Amino acid sequence: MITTTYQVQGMTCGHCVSAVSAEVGAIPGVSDVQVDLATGQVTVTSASPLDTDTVRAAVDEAGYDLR
Ligand SMILES: [Cu+2]
Repeated sequence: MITTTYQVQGMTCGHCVSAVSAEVGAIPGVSDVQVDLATGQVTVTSASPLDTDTVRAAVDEAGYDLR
């Protein structure tokens, strides 16, 4: 398993956290998503390395920006 931490901008509440978790969690191979609202850090556990553009697209889909 691989764990990668991304920095996401624009999340302000629990709804944002669930939106990002749902979109990133839907990426094939992702088994866990942990979002720290205070820091904007999103920690993703996946079976293989993720393409940053794929994660960026998922975060964008949720309405936020990957820094
Ligand atoms: Cu929110």
